[in-house]
Amino acid sequence: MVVEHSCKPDGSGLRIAIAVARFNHEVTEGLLRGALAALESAGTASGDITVVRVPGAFELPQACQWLAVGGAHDAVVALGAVIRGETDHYDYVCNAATDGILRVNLDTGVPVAFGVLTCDTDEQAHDRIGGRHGNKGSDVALAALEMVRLRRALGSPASRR
Ligand code: INI
Repeated sequence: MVVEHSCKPDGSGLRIAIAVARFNHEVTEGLLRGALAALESAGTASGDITVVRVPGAFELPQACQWLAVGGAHDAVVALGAVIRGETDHYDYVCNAATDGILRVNLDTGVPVAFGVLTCDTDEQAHDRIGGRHGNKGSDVALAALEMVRLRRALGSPASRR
């Protein structure tokens, strides 16, 4: 008999932190709106949601680490937007955000959802905050909830608060 765990993104009773970058704020505020709407629809109480702002995507991993080790949240959602410019700065910020957020996930065990858009153009970014590609902030917030539920279902250490 196969044992399968496929968890629903039920947000009731969960405490969620959202770290949002201010750089490209029109886009990141759109991601934040989507994340908050998704958490509310999934049953997370607004009083259980904390939003912290950081300068840019480069700062997201450190803020996520502080939130994850603080022990007050079941999951963290990282939101940012890196849009390609004329130099290779884009690649450094993308890589730092991606590698850093992955590291916080693996080092702490706390689910940290990756909601950093990496786009060539503003148009591509706007398409992903309620345009023709939906709202990625909503998608990643639901991914965070699902991972909290999966962590609990698997009995991962420190996941049963
Ligand atoms: N930060 C972003 O979030 N998106 C960008 O597109 C971006 N670009 O292109 O430079 C960006 N840079 C700032 C960076 O994240 C840091 O805040 C800054 O380097 C200070 O550490």
